[in-house]
Amino acid sequence: MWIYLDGRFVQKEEAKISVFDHGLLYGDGVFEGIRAYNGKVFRLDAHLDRLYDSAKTIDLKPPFTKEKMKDLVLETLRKNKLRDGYIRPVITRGVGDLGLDPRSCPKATVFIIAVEWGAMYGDLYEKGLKAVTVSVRRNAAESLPPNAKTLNYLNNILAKQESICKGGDEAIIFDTNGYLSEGSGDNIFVVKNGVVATPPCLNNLRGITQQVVVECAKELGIEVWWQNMGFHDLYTADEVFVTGTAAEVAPIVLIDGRSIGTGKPGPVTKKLMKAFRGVTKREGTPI
Ligand code: PXG
Repeated sequence: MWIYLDGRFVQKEEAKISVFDHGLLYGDGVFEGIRAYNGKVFRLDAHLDRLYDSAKTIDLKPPFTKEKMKDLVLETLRKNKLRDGYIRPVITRGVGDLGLDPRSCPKATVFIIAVEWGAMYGDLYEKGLKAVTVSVRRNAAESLPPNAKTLNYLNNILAKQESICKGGDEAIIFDTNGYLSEGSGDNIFVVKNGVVATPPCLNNLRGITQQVVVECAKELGIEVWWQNMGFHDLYTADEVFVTGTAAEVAPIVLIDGRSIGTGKPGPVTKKLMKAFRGVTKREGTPI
């Protein structure tokens, strides 16, 4: 396995970064999760725009342009002979001293990992996932904006741990106002009376898959609302599903012990799963 690390490709065993890297010491950095399907990278520009926007928010200057990053992502896939896979570009503040002050880090660290990747939830795409609402709240936008995809993912990890110990396949997180936010690594959609609703993107990550699913819904003539919701909307929904680069479109059939709709993946979710798969087949930047 070849990993891009600070200007060269190295083997996995040599791909090591300093214990003084602020990405490790403080989670001071940004990342993306990107997918390639059948020799094409899905929505590559949107992912790189988000990566560079995340860097802007934490005032981290990437050591090279977005165009160069694009070439390197493609090169990492080519080096590893991958046509289908998951790509993880990471930019950290770089090596500095033990203080928080980012000015001690003269140069950002960049690495890119690309691995083979199958269906994240296996047979649960047919059966549906069990989800649990968790007590931990999504980081407030005024403390650590959920729209910046930073290396500081403990909020999401705490949510995931809580869902695991409560027997769930995925966590459903609310924000500090009590509004539905998102999953630990995916956005959430609620279907009621044929309308598809998803939370507005202030207190959650502006998902690229979420955007694609909204486009698919519109093409299918399904009404879409960007709407604040509470747990009542969740429990009384006809269908619920989550979306993400890793998760794709995954139905949720049980939340906190309550069956959602019929307790099986619903017709709107299935239509959108199919439409999403179609887009991933058609679109993409050739590797
Ligand atoms: N919300 C959060 C908090 C995420 O981390 C999404 C939504 C979906 O966004 P995209 O643009 O991918 O549709 C993500 C995705 C995982 C995992 O293990 C997921 C993500 C990052 C790292 C790991 O599920 N990000």
